[in-house]
Amino acid sequence: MTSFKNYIAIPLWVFVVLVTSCSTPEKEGTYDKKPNFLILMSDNHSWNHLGVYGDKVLKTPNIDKLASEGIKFNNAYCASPSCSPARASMLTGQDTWRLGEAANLWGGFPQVPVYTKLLEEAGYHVGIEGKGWGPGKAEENGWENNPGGERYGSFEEFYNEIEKGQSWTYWYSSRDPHRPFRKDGWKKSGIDLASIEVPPYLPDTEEVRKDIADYYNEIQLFDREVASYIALIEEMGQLENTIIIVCSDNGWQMPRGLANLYDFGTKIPLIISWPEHFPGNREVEDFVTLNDFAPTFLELAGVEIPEVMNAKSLVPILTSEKNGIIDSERDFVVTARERHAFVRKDGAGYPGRAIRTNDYLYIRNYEDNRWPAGDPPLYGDVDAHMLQYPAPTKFYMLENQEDNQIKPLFELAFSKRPKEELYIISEDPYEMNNVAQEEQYAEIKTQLSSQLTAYLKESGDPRETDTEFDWDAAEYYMEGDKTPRPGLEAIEVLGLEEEYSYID
Ligand SMILES: [Ca+2]
Repeated sequence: MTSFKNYIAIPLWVFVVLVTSCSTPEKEGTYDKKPNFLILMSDNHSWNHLGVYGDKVLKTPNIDKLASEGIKFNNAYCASPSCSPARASMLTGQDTWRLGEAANLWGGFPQVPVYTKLLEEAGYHVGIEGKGWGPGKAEENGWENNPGGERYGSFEEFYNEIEKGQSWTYWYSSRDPHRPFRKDGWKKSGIDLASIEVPPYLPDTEEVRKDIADYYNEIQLFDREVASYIALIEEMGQLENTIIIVCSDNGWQMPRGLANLYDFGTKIPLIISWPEHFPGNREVEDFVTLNDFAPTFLELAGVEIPEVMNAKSLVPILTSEKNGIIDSERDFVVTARERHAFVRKDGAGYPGRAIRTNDYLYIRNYEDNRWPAGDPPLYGDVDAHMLQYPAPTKFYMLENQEDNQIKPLFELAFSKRPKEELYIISEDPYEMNNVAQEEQYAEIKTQLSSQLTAYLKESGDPRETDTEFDWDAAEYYMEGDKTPRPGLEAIEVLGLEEEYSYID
């Protein structure tokens, strides 16, 4: 009997070891079943505007809860402070300057590998809802669908097409909190105007507070959308095998936010949750970008990562049990801007590159003779939508630009900028005091400048190598933007009654 027992016991033990080692994803890089990916993305939403990121006024209980079960990234950035290029880099896993016209807003999308297509080829069901990649015109380069995948009206519609056992990836991109905001939406949502922290680069007035409160209301609406998608996948029995990602595409739509290389343009919230396999309730300080999604998803799905993707997989961070700094080499990000809206003579953009480390932000502006916010008097790179919709903060700053208190803020947001900018994060977290010309920082400036140039050269940026690409000449696929027709309020604020006499 004893020998029989031993005979049984040994194979069982071997069996258990085999099963355990097969399902140890942290070491193998593959899973019993390929995981699903659910991206829930807000639009034009800066990193710090969530309860879990320290905002005292906003109520975002659903996203906060997800963060407590997942990994919260405290230094997450997008590639470029503009919808289309930030999203293009996410799909391609590459820096924007490697993507030709996709580095511009309203451009095309070259035929380069995207994670969505590679996952589809590996058997995934792939879909988007909402904006996906854009705005732009991917069909000009032969794309049949949005490069993010086929568009669906709802998750249910998408889910009905999934074959039994098939893995999927779904990208819901919300329109919130993109302008125009629902006017006075804050009143119904119980947001306390007096408690809002107005960043010091904006005037602290009631108009501005109301504008921020309307933006806050839309973040709270996004938080509810997040809850509804999580409830849906739970109902469908998909929660356990789904990696949930909450992030935005770029920073908020305020002066010095969107279309700027400052943190309020490029720094985003990012939470990734898969309690089944990723140790949760963690905060990570590593510098990461949206570009890292593509290699991450491919690795998790066991699909080979194309060499052309120069972003790095987040898997070592996700599967770690540590807080804080996990990969010490992830100590900087490089961001870029080319043309955002069509707001300068002849379609000129405002090219720039920036390197952000823990301690510094260094920006190189290639064309310092141009207007960073767009040519006056419209300054269309700030709130392009102000032409049709009210943009209270921008209007206030334009109307009061001669006021002694407002003037310095107006100049920070709308005036021309020097070729180099350097900000000391610990002393100047809002990046308002450019010390690039101060002697005591000359050494650090040179060091950051060299590091930036080396990265751009190595990654083949036409701005720093012999490769050529003319972003200013690239097509802008929204004709209407080229001959703006400001609305009545904008005409009044800007004193343009003569130029735009079509409105009585
Ligand atoms: Ca956006």
